[in-house]
Amino acid sequence: MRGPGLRGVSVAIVTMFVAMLAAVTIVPEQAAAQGPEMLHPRLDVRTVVSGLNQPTSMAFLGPNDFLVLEKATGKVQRVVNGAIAATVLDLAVNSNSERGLLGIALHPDFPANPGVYLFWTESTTGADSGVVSNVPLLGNRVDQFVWTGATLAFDHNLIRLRAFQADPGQPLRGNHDGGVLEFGPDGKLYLFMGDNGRRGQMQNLPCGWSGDCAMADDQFGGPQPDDAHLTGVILRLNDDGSAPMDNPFFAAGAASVTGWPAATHAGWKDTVKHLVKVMPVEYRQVLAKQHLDTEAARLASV
Ligand SMILES: [Ca+2]
Repeated sequence: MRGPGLRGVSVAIVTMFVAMLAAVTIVPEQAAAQGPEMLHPRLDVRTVVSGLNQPTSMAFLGPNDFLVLEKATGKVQRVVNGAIAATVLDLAVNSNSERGLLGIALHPDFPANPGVYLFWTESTTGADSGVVSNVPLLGNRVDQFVWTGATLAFDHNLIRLRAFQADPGQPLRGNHDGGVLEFGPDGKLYLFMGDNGRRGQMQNLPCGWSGDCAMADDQFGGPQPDDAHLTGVILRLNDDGSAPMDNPFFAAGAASVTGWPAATHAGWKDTVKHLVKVMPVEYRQVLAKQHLDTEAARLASV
């Protein structure tokens, strides 16, 4: 969650986000009786907006003015002064399991640069779908849109990532998609991509998820990582989607950041500290398996 002029008011943002999550499941008049109990003396829970469908993340355009993503409708809703003011974009998403409209980030120079970035899972039908098979192989994608003041206009695609999962002997699946987008203080776009079913050596599992070295990790092979997957990783991109030249292993042809060795690079520390704090539990577990939790914890405490 980022926005102009809002640094230092993170408590208010957290309060609003907690309230927003509560609003989708609790009837307002019942909230006082059935709502969550707030234990922190400087936080409170109140309804900011209701009527949202599976909100996943949001970004502030200004005070009392923010965009909210809806996972299964593919809609970006603009909320102004506590009410849905407009649907500024409606994507055709595949929302099966953990897919859908998942992540948003404003360009760090917003609104001077009107770029808005979205992480979403594409449907093959041209309409919203919850059917697990209605997704392209590279159905997880990050696109840049342009904020016109009233709508989000498509600009260009930055990257397409694996979504279709058809592992041998298993039903089709649509999980482990990640979806978090954040700009770091270095101006680079950080993208969290789930393992998408490839739970092999990237998770420090020498023989993959099964423990049987003779068994492929997913329908594409494994447990060894490969360049086609780009799963179970944090990708660091320029704002146009190209690979920064100071990425680790750039000279070897890699365009990605796949682990915390990057954290030791001067200038990256604050970014990594923030990412550790926003990182979903699923990824913390991945780090632990990679024996990188000690480094992550050290950076978070600096
Ligand atoms: Ca839609």
